Amino acid sequence: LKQKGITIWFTGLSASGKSTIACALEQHLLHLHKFTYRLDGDNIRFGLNKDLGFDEKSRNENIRRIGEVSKLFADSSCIALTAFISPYRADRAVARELHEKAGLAFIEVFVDAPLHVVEQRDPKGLYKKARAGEIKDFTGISAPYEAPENPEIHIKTDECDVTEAVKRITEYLSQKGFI
Ligand code: GGZ
Repeated sequence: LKQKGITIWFTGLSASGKSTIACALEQHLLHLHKFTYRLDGDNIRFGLNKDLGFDEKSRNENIRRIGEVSKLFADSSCIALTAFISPYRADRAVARELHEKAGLAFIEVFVDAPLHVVEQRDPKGLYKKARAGEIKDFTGISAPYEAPENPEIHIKTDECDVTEAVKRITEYLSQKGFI
């Protein structure tokens, strides 16, 4: 009987810290010799999903495909990590259901930082552009973000550093017997 994989699904605003935490968690899991794979904008939005933009329908389809792909990774005994804004509650619920129907755990991690904090960070200048109307449908400015109501893990990145975030997640995983 093969060991079951899981998906750890990060959700949060742009610049909230999803990718940073997912990268650090991936490193930590690799050190523990765990089979893990991270899906993010770099390997998904420039490949499988390069036909999709940021209107609501495109985001629905983006998340639908990522849910299917992460389920396949989890089904192969992998710890799949996904780092996408995934702003719509219903889309995340579909991804969760897909996993749970297959007997695979789905762990939603809300990477929470207030808008004024991520706007201050603005590492790529995207919030500034969105405020100026140069990017339309920008999450938090001109497109919605529906915060999780019942995430397995809730991390406030303006109060908690990356090391602490990774520790919180790995403690959860070991408590549940996943690592
Ligand atoms: C939000 C956008 C947009 C718009 C481009 N809205 O900080 P980043 O740059 O690296 O992360 C953001 C990324 C969001 O892609 P996702 O696939 O995670 O989004 S979703 O789950 O909603 O489908 C940002 C950049 O792409 N970006 N335009 N309009 N973020």
